[in-house]
Amino acid sequence: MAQESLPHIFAAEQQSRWLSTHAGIWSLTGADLDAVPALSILTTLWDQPRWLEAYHLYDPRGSELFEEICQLPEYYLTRTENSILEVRAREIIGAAPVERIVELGAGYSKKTVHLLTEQVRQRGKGIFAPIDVGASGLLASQSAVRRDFPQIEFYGIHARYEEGFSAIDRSLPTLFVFLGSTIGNFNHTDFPRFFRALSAAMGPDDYLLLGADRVKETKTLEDAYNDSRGITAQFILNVFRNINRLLQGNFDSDKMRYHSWFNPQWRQIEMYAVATARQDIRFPSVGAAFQWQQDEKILVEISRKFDPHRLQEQLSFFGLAPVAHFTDPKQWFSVILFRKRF
Ligand code: AVJ
Repeated sequence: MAQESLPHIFAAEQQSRWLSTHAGIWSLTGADLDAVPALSILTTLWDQPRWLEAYHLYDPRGSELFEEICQLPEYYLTRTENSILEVRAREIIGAAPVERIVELGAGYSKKTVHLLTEQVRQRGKGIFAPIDVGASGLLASQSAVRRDFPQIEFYGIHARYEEGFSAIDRSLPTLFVFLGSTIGNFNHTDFPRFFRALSAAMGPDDYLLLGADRVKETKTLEDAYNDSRGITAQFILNVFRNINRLLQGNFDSDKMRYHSWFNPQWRQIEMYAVATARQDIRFPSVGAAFQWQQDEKILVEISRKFDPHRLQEQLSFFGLAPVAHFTDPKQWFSVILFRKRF
């Protein structure tokens, strides 16, 4: 593969590790994005209770289904966060004097358009670097940015969050953007590990814009993850097709159902696959097998719900000081701007 001119995005000692796979899209050299997932799946499926890491949901079909979820009447998160960003982008960008915007887990970067619009309006230029494990979203966002924001330089980073943000050079004031309440996927060990690493990767002039879904009435929460058209069920159960592909497994989608509920003690939606009949699961490529018993649940995803004041206090212990808090009229969702302090 031909090496493009060196990207003005990675730290000097990182440059040689990254390779341009499409013009403007960068991947870690030698990083087989499939090798680590296989190991993650095996270790968590053998845990008690069995569970899966959420990023396995986003194969091409899963990413498509998630885009459908975002359009569902019951799934208020995307719509609510988007309206907050639309109304408050001017203030957000005004409060964060940056030259670069780095988005984590960007997907198709639809909501970030409001921030790019303001960056161009207020500063005339900027750099946009989305990080995502899915290449299709990066390519779509690249063509949209080229078309609508010719003043913005685009660098797509095809990697997991930590690999991506840890490689970025610190010479430019940067706004890190982490939207959609994706932090809700992090369990209690992922959460501190993630914020420790992100804070360490941030320079003294850097900012973080974080979207977090809030605790609210149980019915509203449960409906958002159990829609009447069954799209969420398809999205969650699709993970087993992805696993079959990655590990030559034999999960049978006709012998499982979707179940979700809001666990009030942990303040999280828990999304399960339940076996409706016993399944003898085999992974011949690694010589592993287990019995998935009838009625046994596999925890496929959690979605934690937050109290924004508690969250702000908690992040202060990672060196992130709250600058501004934006919410919607119903106070269902919070978008919080933090500044890195030393
Ligand atoms: C992308 C993690 C924010 O938790 O609301 C939506 C994923 N799962 N419906 C969420 C999801 C089922 C979503 N996040």
